[in-house]
Amino acid sequence: MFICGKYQLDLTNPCVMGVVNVTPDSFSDGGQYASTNKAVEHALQLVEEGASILDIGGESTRPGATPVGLDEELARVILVIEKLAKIVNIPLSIDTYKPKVMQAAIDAGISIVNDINALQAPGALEVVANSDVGVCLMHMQGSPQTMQIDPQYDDVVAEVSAFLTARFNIVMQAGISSSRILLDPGFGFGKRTMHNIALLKQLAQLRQIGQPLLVGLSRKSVLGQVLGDNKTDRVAASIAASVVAAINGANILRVHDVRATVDALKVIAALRG
Ligand code: PT1
Repeated sequence: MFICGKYQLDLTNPCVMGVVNVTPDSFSDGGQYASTNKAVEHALQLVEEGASILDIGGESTRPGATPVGLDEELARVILVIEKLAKIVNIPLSIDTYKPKVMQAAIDAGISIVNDINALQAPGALEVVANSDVGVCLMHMQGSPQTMQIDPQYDDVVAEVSAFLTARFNIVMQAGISSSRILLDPGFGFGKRTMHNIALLKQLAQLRQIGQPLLVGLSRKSVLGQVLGDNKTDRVAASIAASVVAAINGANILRVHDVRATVDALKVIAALRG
């Protein structure tokens, strides 16, 4: 059982975390109210499609994305969390590396902190330790602005595993029970195609740490590389990647295409059951 706030998730079979991006709509000038309602509507759609968790994010961390200031990030996500916490009965997660956003999101009703920086920012560990929420610790080499410039590893699987093990131990020593901790290799975060492929192929090695794994490969550029063109439709490749990840030991798949992924994972569950 993965324990996060008032929720307990049975991860015997892999499940889906749906991505809810809260970003201003550049085409309609509806302001904050419009983007909040659009995000809430999208979130409800993902619940209907079978998501087990909703991951709410106000700042893109894809390679080269422009950082968002603290006040802007808070303005984007907090109202969405408050609204959703009242109407859905699955855990909400906040995709942030900023301790102040973590605290405000916890106060607004989230159950999981999803941190691409693995609680390394000053104060982040304390915010989670002083709560009962779950946490996802992710590996990243560098920072989103520069991480894809020249990623280097001698042994990517060993290095990611060592980092996650070290962070897992530090987080446990801060008083956060292992039942609240997820680990994530961080696909696309300071990794070349060969590094992402090696991690996907050897995901089972990360399961040796003993914690549930969260994996995000949905629509990422590594799949564009594999497809060998710059076509933007990566849906089928994303489903394939999630299926491989689940077979190799992933417990939670962070995806945009929830219904298709849920269907694909049902086939895996049927083979096991
Ligand atoms: C992830 C993840 C995340 N990914 C967790 N949180 C993103 N725990 C945001 C590309 O190469 O994998 N795990 N939060 C999105 N990040 C990226 C990275 C998006 C790379 C796209 C790419 O295209």
